[in-house]
Amino acid sequence: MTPVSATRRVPTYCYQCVAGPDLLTVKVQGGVATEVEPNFCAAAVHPGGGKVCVKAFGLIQKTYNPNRVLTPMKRTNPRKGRKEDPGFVPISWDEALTLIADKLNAIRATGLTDESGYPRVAASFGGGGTPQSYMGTFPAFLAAWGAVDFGFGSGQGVKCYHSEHLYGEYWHRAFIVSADTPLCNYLISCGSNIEASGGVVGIWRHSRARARGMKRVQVEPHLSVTGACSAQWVPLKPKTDAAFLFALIHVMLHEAPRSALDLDFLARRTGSPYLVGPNGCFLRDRISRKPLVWDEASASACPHDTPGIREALEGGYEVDAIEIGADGDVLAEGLLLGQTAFTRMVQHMASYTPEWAASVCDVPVATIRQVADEYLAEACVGQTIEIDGKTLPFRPVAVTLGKTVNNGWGGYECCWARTVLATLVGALEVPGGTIGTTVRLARPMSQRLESARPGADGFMHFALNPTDKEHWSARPNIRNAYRTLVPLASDGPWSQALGPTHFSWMFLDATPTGLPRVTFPDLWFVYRTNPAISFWETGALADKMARFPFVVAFAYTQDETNHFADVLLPDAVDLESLQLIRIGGTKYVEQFWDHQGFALRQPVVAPRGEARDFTEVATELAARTGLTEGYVRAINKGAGGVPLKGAHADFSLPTDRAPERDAVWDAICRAASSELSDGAEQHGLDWWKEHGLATRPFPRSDWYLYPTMVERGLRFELPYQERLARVGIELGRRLHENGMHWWDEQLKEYQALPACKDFAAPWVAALEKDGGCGESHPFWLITARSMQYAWGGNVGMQMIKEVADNIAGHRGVIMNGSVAAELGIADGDAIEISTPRARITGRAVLRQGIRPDTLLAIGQFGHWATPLAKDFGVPNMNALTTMRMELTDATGSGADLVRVKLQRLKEIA
Ligand SMILES: Nc1nc2c(c(=O)[nH]1)N[C@H]1C(S)=C(S)[C@@H](COP(=O)(O)OP(=O)(O)OC[C@H]3O[C@@H](n4cnc5c(=O)[nH]c(N)nc54)[C@H](O)[C@@H]3O)O[C@H]1N2
Ligand SMILES: Nc1nc2c(c(=O)[nH]1)N[C@H]1C(S)=C(S)[C@@H](COP(=O)(O)OP(=O)(O)OC[C@H]3O[C@@H](n4cnc5c(=O)[nH]c(N)nc54)[C@H](O)[C@@H]3O)O[C@H]1N2
Ligand code: SF4
Ligand SMILES: [Mo]
Repeated sequence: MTPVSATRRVPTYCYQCVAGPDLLTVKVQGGVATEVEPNFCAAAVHPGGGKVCVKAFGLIQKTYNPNRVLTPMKRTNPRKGRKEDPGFVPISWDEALTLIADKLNAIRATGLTDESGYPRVAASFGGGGTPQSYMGTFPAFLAAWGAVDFGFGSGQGVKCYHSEHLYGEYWHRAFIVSADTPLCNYLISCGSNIEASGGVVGIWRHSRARARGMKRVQVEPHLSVTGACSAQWVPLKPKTDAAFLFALIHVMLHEAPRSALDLDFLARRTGSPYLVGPNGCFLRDRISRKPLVWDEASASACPHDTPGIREALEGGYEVDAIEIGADGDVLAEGLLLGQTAFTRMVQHMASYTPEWAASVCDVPVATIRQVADEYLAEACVGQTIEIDGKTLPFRPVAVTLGKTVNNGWGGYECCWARTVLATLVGALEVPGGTIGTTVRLARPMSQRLESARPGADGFMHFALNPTDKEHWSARPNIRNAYRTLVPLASDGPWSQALGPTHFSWMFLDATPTGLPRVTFPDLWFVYRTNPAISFWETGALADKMARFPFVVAFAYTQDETNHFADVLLPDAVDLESLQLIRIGGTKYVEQFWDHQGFALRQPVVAPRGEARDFTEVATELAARTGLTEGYVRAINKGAGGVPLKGAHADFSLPTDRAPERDAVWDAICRAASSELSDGAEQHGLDWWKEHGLATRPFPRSDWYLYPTMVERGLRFELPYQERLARVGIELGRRLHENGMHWWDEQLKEYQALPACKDFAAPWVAALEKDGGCGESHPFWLITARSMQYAWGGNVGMQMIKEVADNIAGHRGVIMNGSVAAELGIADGDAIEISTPRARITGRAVLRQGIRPDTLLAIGQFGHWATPLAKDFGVPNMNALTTMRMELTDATGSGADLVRVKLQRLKEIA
């Protein structure tokens, strides 16, 4: 037995937010976790020097939080409602698992899907896929189960980085887009609050880059911590970033000399030279049907992939061709006038002058020109750099987009403009430029370079959900209908959570024409997510949750979502449970490593109370539902993170019996070791417990997609979105053939060259629908990250609260000091913020660093059940936002934005 006084240091990982995983060591004294420390053994391989951020320092308190749920519980009050006390009473694990298994077995007996064709079991996991690094082998149980609806959202995706996820991955395998920070010299950051959201690695990389001289221009309505330590702050009006970015493109195309652009990159590595016909589609070779370009060498039209050609970047040419549109329709044939896609773009951008943009986004004309000129000057067009012995283009300029720029109306246009800005100077996927982190939709999953497979027309393959008559999905597989409505969401394991996940909630009471009636799931699993706080229109959402027939919540403390649960299961938390995950390579937010491998999260201390390791719960549920064989088979196939049968060895578990937790992870550890060492090593669980991690080198040249594109003879599908425009027409036809006209506004987003519109208008229109108007409700309410909080995941930690309260803005709603003075509001005064439908109250925090027309509510608070947090008195904008079709863009996302009225209160009632 370990003596009580013994001190140990136990290596583990933190993945509390999407900017991880990061590595730490926990000091354990006498069986009690007492301190979180950096993992200096990982310093040489971890891009954050083996350090963790403040949130990880909260893990000790998280473990010993007196408010934890430490036994299984069941509801005794059959009435569910916010005002109803659930009457949770402790029960044994056996009783809890019997309750759940009985439900599951009854569902299995009736059929996995219901009368509408939707899965009877639903499961929601929160924050950007991080729960997967805590739920052990639960995915294997779900795989063994069969159809599950993962599409009841909580805000991730649709109010997150949605357009970037879909378009970024489509264009350059960038589920998340990042600057190549270690080499970048000039960064335009539109609302990317990296100093709060980038995690320990992002912040470390940016601090070094700034010390080195990288100029960061922060474009956003309020001066975030990121703005505060940037070289320049550009306070633009909310939801007008597209205008700013379009004007930058205008300057580069219409004011700068062509020689400032990377003409070679544009001509050879993008679709810019493709000839566009009179109907807006590519002109194609009549026989091969390949898009044509004009070859300056032979002065003739040739298929884009003809060896030895010199593509004309600009101009119009009369060529013998065929123009093919949606559903394969022949639009024109014969001698046709084709203009290059680049020329089309130049014409398209002519009207988006800085003068025009200034009137939209409220950024001075001179600032727009200054930023455009600096970007061009810093782009180093023509320069190269040696990486891993390869000569690559060096383009140290990038544009990043933050959360609200990235989703909802305008998201497409901003993502397009950002990516076009990169292509203009050849800064896409090259050292110093704008690069992607990982893939989540393309296959093979998480293998970015490998996933860049040749597709149609010389571009990368991307498995869009089909829109042709034969294959379009008229009957959705899950309630949010992503396969029916969103071709770009694709159909991989992550796609359900990247569909319009608010529709699952919205359609419960009113399913639009053409879709099978949206039903309540018979059983809903919830883990590490709190939609009753994190999503939009949280009041109405909670009311719907109250109508779910059977909710099983894995619970840390009581919270606003598990308030509606029927059974609470206490899971062993971060420092109490076991799992091996992949680390390294490239991953969001700025996790770019020179190494890759695995890290173990291990029980640093014994679970408190009756908390149980997720793997044990999964194994038990599989046994009680007769699914052990399928469950173990799923683990063998890799549902635990590593396939057990690898190229060098087979550690597969026998499928005829329920495995012990440690046996599962021992096998996974051995398979990981073997994979990592090409069969040379087979370290088991004990080795990993001692060492915590193992890695091997990851070539830096693999941070960039450009070499793969060259190698495979591929072009980036920019600037002209011919394929998407065709897909949009096809989608419209399919919907209309089925009497569905409610998606027509969204269909307009499918444009080959996007137009810049008033993207804030739908939010004003929504307000008007509710009886308000722009004048009566003059403020935009927006939100921002807090470095100290991981969403609402760690609001229950007193130490985190203490740290955060020292950072401006955490005690209330930030507003402009001069406006406050006009309204007679002093710092700390009670205020009410309202829409015609709802109100929130809080304290005013006065700052100069915010636009007069903008209010900002940091984070997601407004808790009413979570212990400690429910006493913060800090409001949440989510109580004021609404869920609506009109606020949903074509990719199925919306934005954290709402138009409000503000008034002073005598006191908070
Ligand atoms: N106002 C506002 N709302 C937002 C955003 C915003 O910026 N502002 N951002 C949006 C975005 S981008 C996202 S991705 C979503 C994220 O929103 P969600 O995915 O819903 O995440 P959280 O609110 O962090 O919910 C985490 C829940 O898990 C519980 N929990 C924490 N640790 C454990 C544990 O160890 N075990 C168990 N069983 N439970 C645990 C916590 O108590 C909490 O209730 O929020 C969205 N909502
Ligand atoms: N510490 C911490 N880190 C996190 C998370 C966390 O909860 N905590 N969550 C992770 C997740 S899931 C996500 S999605 C990311 C989010 O990462 P970011 O997008 O970097 O985070 P936010 O601070 O929410 O972004 C809001 C910023 O955009 C600005 N903004 C609001 N509206 C507009 C607009 O219309 N235009 C412009 N230009 N700016 C605008 C705000 O002023 C604010 O500075 O963070 C990730 N990292
Ligand atoms: S950045 Fe995120 S994952 Fe990394 S230590 Fe902080 S909370 Fe943990
Ligand atoms: Mo997010």
